[in-house]
Amino acid sequence: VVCSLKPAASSSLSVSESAAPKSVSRIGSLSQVSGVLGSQWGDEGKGKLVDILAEHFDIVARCQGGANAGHTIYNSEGKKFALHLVPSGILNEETLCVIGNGVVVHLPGLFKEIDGLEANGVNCKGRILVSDRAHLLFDFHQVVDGLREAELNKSFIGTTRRGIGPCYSSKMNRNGIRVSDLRHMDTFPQKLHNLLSDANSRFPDFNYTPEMLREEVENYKRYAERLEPFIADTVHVMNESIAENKKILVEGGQATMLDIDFGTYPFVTSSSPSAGGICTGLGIGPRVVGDLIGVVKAYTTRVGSGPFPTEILGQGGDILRFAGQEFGTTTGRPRRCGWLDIVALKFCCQINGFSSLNLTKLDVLSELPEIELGVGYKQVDGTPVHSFPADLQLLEQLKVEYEVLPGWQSDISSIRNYSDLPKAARQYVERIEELVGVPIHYIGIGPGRDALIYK
Ligand code: 2SA
Ligand code: GDP
Ligand code: MG
Repeated sequence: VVCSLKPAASSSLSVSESAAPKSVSRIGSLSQVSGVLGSQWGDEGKGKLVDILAEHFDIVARCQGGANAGHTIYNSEGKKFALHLVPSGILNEETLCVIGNGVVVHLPGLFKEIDGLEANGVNCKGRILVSDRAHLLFDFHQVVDGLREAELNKSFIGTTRRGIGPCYSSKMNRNGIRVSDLRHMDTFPQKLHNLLSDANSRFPDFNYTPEMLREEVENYKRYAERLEPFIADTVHVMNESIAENKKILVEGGQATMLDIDFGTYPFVTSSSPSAGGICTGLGIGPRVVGDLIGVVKAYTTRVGSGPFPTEILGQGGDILRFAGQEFGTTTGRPRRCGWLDIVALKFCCQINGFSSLNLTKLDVLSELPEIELGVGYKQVDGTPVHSFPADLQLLEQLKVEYEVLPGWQSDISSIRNYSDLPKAARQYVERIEELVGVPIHYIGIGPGRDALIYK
């Protein structure tokens, strides 16, 4: 594999001289096809790492999820961007951004995002490809998302209401509508009618009218025209690019603990945010996927309902929430906060086979006198639980065993060399590595592009 590492621009890697070789060796040694995946319940800071790595890759590709994702990144001038469907490589002018077949695409949302980027000086022209196999997410999927949540009443999932579950349901029901269907506007109205009538018969409050169909068909005639230059057989593009030795970075949305198979079902999203989703969502074989970086926050957050063993309720949680500015990037919802859960993290490492980890938001813990690490689970009768349980009832009841580590109580946000971190911060990092058995190669100490320590 030819690794054509472009020289690091000083803006994105403004590190001191002694740290520069580490950043170059860390990034330079990443395999031709690498991935950045969430290893908790999302919002670990995947977007930031993807944005930093993007200049060393030819393509950044999304493989699953949709506009439920919220990836916050900052450009070199410190300007903030919140991305939902557009891959986080878009700020690097040389990068081609691919929205793969496994993504569910809400076209009005995508166009709004592109318009917003263009209005802020980001050139998107010819830089975004949308898979012809990707499923279209319609406004009605979002309505249905809300109706399902209302129906669930107290046991609501706490979705982003972006229509994700209903759109993947259409896909699995095999009556979904794909991007390639936009090229056949003669049959499109019937397909959409079938979907809308399904929703109408299922939900008494849906109120499907012929006018609704007429309007949406007219909208989609316009969207189809606008989308045409973006549509590509991305399976072909990805595999040709691999054959040409181009470097590809896969950007995960959500995280393994929200995975439809491995997460805390049913409090999960409806896609596969773990390693398997890379192959099914992009049409590339598992043998080409090399390095996988698991992104893990130095503590844990979760937005939406469902079990959260190390959650800190009350004031303790508020301290983390405000220090870490833990509010949803897509919905603005306050995120639930808690200690780092090693049992869950080990489970994620097993499922994904991470080659390294990016520990993020270490700076957020800087004020705390003590930091707790959830290192084991026990049942109420004291029986140890050896792996992350599938049983939700057990999860809700179990007792977490904690290790208490000293805090460092000093500002670490301007440190760029690992050895310059306070001893207690290094102890925390190294204890996580020891417990999990995967090296931490990147440490986030602030939201900005340059706020990364290469270890
Ligand atoms: P959905 O909308 O069907 O995927 O929701 C199902 C569950 O998945 C969770 N989920 C997320 N969790 C964290 N971050 C996400 N993205 C946004 C962000 C969330 C936001 O970056 O902050 O703004 O609220 C995300 N997307 C889905 C969701 O909370 C449900 O638990
Ligand atoms: P993603 O969904 O995994 O991309 O994460 P989000 O963007 O939803 O949430 C992560 C938030 O933390 C964003 O606001 C980032 O700007 C911010 N962030 C990322 N890394 C760091 C870090 O190391 N320190 C601090 N303080 N903030 C960070
Ligand atoms: Mg997010």
